[in-house]
Amino acid sequence: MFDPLLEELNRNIKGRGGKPQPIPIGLEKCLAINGEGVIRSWLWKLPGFRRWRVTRLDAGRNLQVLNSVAYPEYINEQPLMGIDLLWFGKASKLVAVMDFQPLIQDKAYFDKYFDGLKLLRNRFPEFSNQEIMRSFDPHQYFSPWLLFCRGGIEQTNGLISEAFSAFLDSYWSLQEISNTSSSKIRPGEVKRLQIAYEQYSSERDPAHHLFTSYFGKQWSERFLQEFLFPTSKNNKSLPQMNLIKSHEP
Ligand code: BLA
Repeated sequence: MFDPLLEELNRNIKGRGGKPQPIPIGLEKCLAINGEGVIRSWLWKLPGFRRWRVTRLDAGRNLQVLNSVAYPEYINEQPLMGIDLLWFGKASKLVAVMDFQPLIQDKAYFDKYFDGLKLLRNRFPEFSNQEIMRSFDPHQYFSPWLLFCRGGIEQTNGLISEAFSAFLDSYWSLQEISNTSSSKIRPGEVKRLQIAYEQYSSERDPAHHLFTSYFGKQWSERFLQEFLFPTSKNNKSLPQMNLIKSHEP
């Protein structure tokens, strides 16, 4: 169901100079224990971004997922990009979240980077319902203008791919802002905040149980620690930590 969006995303990344990066062995693809699903991931590095990860989980009519996070270079304070699209077929339930994930909750920062997302909020009221977050705190690493829809597919009016394309375009245009004005947040602080984002996400992410049920405990723990959240604290994968340190500006 999300394949056209996945292709659009990977095509966009490649078109902007994305170079595929190695994924720890065994994590790039995994078949579900019951044979009824497959998870695949891609990792990119591209100008302006130190890491851009993409994950697609296809479990047929039971579950469809497209998840992606973009981490700008530490010299760039612009928000991270977060996408989490889920379709639970049996319950006919959609959870669609797309946000410019702010490093800080600050008016000047919002004024600088969020005009585009504010426009999308008005253009796509289907994704503007004030959803209640159960796991996350909406005031930490989420923006007040996030596109969020939880409910039946009919609630999106078939606009998910249109909203997705517009969201991506709008996120790319942040690079123009970043190129023309300097960061107010120092690189060391951007690094600290990006790592805190991962820590926060790894602690709150409601996906742990879902991964374990599809792919088993051992694989899921590796996937979370080595691929989704490599800088988070319970991380046991030292080589990844060293890799990140060596990119320090
Ligand atoms: C919710 N995301 C969820 C849920 C699951 C996942 C199972 C709960 C569904 C529900 O609320 O009914 C699944 N999360 C995943 C998967 C991955 C993952 C499969 O990270 C990894 C492959 N989540 C993100 C990103 C954003 C995000 C980048 O990973 C930002 C846009 C948001 N997901 C997000 C939000 C919710 C959610 C806001 C609702 C959670 C809540 O109610 O607090």
